Amino acid sequence: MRATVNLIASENVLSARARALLPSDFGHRYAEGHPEPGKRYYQGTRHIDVIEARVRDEMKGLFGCSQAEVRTVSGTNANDVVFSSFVKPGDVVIVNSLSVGGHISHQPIGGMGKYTDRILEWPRHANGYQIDVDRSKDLIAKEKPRLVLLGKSLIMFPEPVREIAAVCRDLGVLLVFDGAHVLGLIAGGQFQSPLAEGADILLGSTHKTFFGPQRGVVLSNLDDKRWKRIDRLAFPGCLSNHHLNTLPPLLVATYEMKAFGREYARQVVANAQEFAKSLVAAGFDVQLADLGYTQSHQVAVDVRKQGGGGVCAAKLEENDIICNYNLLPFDDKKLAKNPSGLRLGVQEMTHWGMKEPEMEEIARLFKACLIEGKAVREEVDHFRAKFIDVHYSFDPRASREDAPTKRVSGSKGSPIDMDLAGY
Ligand code: DSN
Repeated sequence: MRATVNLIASENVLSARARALLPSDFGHRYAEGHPEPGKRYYQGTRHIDVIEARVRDEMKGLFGCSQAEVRTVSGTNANDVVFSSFVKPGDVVIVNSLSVGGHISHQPIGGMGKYTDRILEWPRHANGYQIDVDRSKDLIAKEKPRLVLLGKSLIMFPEPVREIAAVCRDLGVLLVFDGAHVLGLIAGGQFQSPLAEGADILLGSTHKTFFGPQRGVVLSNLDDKRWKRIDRLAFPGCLSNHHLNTLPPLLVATYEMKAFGREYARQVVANAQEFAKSLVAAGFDVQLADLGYTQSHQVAVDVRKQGGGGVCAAKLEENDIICNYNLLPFDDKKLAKNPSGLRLGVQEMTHWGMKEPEMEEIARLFKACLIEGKAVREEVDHFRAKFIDVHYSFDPRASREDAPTKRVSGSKGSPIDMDLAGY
């Protein structure tokens, strides 16, 4: 973990406080149902009940919504809960395709394909990355889909939620935003706010730009009648027990997001923008130059001149820099193993405390490795070794792996002590 520069856009690290809670006794236990009295199907759950109810309430507060399903154990699991609640065989849905960055679970071969075979793709502008709003509105009016899905896994810019929501409202179409990648940026107020802009449901992963362990959430302002379907499809529809040991770290992460999310998200976006500019200066073809490259944690680079995404990702890995190769919108799907692109995310390195000068340095290492053909592993290791504390947490110095785990509930004055002491 500390020997590599990790630029996988879907990963992050826990703070020491959150991490120390991960292997607790809750990992041995079951707690089906809801935390309210009489709504559990197991005995002996009073401690996890307190924590689960608190996670749910804190999520509602953080995202300004009235409904939160926090039992889902991953983003894909959360997606499945919503798809299975609303999509029936023969229903039309509209999604982002795989080659423009749509998630696998939105595709005919993924979760969505279990419920309907009528999966259409959003019409796009010539650049391939952005949705063509006018043609999309026409498509919705013509096809009258059951559900439309915005948000994706290669996401540098906001999606046109407000514009699409207006036509969905008129036609009674459910608008879902998959915010798995950008959940922490939304919480930090540095990306669009899909629910405020008119989405019915916001889906998320808690471990990409959000500070938590690997889980999923469903957030909404739906009325109780429609929410009940989601509730029933979460349990017993799509899960029974829900990996209880990851709930206390998620509560810590939610407090961290409340306290530091704005500052963190601002630095993530600043870092991504600096990284993009530095890569361009180093000779790389960073996508979406005319829009300013990015407003998220991600940067997409066309590396065909350097041998392709698969070749470059392998060379970088040999040098302790880890990232994904990625299809770019103009790629043929057959290129899946060596597509044109690299998808680079700066959210984890930002969590470790890196700022703009470090982004310039990583771009220089990219140039040395991929353009000049130099071995940079020792340089990377030396550079990475300076970042040993997870920042944006209540007690950054306790982030070191050798820090005593008891400090989790031992520090004074933070809300975590009140809520988790003794568990
Ligand atoms: N496949 C993951 C990603 O890297 O985007 C999300 O599940």
